[in-house]
Amino acid sequence: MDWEKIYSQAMHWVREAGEKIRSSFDQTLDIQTKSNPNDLVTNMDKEIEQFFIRKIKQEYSDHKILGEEGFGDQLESMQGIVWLIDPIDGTMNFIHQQRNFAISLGVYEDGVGKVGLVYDVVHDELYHARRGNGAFLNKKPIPLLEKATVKEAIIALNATWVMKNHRIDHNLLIPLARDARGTRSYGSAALELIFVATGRVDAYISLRLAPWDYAGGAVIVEELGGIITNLRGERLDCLSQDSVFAAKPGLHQTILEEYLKNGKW
Ligand code: 2AM
Ligand code: CA
Repeated sequence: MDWEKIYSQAMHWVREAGEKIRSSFDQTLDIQTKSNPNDLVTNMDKEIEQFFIRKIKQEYSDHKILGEEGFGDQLESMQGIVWLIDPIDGTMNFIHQQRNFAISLGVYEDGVGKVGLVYDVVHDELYHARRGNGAFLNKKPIPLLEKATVKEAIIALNATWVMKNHRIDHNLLIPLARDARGTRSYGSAALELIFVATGRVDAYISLRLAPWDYAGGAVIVEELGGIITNLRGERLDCLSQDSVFAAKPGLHQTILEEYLKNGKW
């Protein structure tokens, strides 16, 4: 498999898709809801996913595609080469703010992430990694992550998880939020994983993400020495929704052992 070719084509397509999104800003969006009134989708989410599927199928008819908007394949396993695509991660931000969203794309082989791309469309910042070849912001190499302590850490964490909710006991994450230097919430899992990868935050926690939300960012985080698992410390399988916990090396283990081990995640 020519991974260098896949990597450069993926980057080319992501930039092309970003250009389409930027030029859509002065057009009226068609906004619909999915599973609930806050679960939003626009015509751009759908168009961009279909754009990727056309490009990938034309070039690689045997590759499988898992996309948020459902135009790809139904996956039962991660065998072979699978492209995991979120055409717009942070759709609510896209609609309300026209910023703080990203295109996320991961290419996996037999369940192992080989290529990861997260494109911050508005800033024209493409974060990319090919496993074993380093990670970059546009053309600039991103340095490896260093260790951090909880008391000096900024943790990306949505307020949803520290107020009463139907998924977890909301008291569980309060000690971590209290002991950390600060918490932040950006509304795009792909960007939040990039913030871990670049050291802008030290850890990121979400109680529920889909594979397309984290597949691209995970490759970049791992390439820089960060750790990404679910909140039980297990490897993510890219086939199901799961909790996600990404952090700097060392900090990941400390938080797992000292703050997460008693939770039912
Ligand atoms: P999206 O914008 O692509 O839907 C918001 O905190 C982050 O969580 C975004 O990355 C968002 O992705 C994702 N997200 C929101 N609702 C979700 C759900 N029901 N399942 C999985 N991921 C979700
Ligand atoms: Ca999306």
